[in-house]
Amino acid sequence: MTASVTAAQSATSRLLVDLDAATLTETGAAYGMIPDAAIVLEGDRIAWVGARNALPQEYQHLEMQSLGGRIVTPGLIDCHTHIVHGGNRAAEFEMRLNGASYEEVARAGGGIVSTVTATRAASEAELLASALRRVDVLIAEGVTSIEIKSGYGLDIETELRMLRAARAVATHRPIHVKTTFLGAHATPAEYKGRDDAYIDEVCIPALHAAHAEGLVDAVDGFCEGIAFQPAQIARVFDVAQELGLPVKLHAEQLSNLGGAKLAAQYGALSADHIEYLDETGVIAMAEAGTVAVILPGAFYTLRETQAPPIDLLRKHAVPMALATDINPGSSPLNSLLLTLNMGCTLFRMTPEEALRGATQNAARALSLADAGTIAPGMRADLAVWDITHPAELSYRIGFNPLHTRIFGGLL
Ligand code: DI6
Ligand code: FE
Repeated sequence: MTASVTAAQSATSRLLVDLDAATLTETGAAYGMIPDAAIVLEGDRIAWVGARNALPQEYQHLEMQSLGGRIVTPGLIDCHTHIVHGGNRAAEFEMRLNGASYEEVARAGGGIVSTVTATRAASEAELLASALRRVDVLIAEGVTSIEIKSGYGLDIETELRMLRAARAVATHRPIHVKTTFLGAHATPAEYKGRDDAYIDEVCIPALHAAHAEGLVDAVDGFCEGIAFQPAQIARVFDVAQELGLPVKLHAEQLSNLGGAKLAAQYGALSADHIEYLDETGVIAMAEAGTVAVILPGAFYTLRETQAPPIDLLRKHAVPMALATDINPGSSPLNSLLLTLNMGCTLFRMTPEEALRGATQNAARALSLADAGTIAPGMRADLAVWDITHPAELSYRIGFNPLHTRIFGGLL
């Protein structure tokens, strides 16, 4: 099949035709599929989508662009990343595989502390440059929106620098960025054993400062035995609430501290990881409309054996998203397509759940009201794939069938 897409950089109305199918539309069909579809773009928005033979009269004069019988999905959305960070942990990875214990790695300066040190040492330009290399790989897979967290600075200045670099990603590349303040990620060495003092003296003042600079779209925390207790997270969430910011939480990744339930009490956008989530937590999420963000990259890297409770999430109709969790420690996974495959193979999610997880439900986890589906009024962020069935997106391993990415109506 040969490509026959004409690049039109103007922001006038255009008609995309010769689609084998448009997916994730609002029809009730599997994948929201409309076979033999047409899509009308007006500026950076979708004006109309439907069967080609049902194209309204008013659009019939438009310049037509053929997509050569390909399948179109919404642009993909990676709703949980730590893509801005200094350094990497390859040496630690190697030490572990040569038999070093967790303690030996920590004594050699490894673990999250080493990423904090590298991030503090990096300038904003350096943080941006290294993030852009990773972002470019996602863009090449049809990703049009990402979330980026702070949380490797753990001092006021570096948390702000990370968030400025995160915002700068969207000015250097055609991608939407939602920023998340994750000051409650870990306690830095200088506050060892004084978690509460860290929350009061660094985390909360950093949140106020970042918010004042317009750098925060949501507030996150790491609720875990090795990180922060629910009561400490609640203090940060109280501040988020005062500032009118939505919250989300790394919850139930390694144990069950009731983090998802706590997040749900604050009307959280999402609870993420959730391998150890129980039914009470699932019900709390269902009632609050909190999205379950599934992160198979960390599960795989940590060789975790407890899978997230996919059946319970289905039973209570909790929307599921899938994300990379790109970070240098527990998830050096720089592919959202591979993440879809892992969600299916490791957790038995269906290919349709996986695709909705990286589009529609990922948008919801980020409170992105105008992305994640192909519908009138939504942003014209689309991915055109050289595939004949949408399940191919999660079926293949290490293969990228992206043909064209359309961002804000532009090819
Ligand atoms: N969950 C994780 O798995 C990571 N952070 C988090 O909140 C680990 C981060 C790291 O090791 O750098
Ligand atoms: Fe994470």
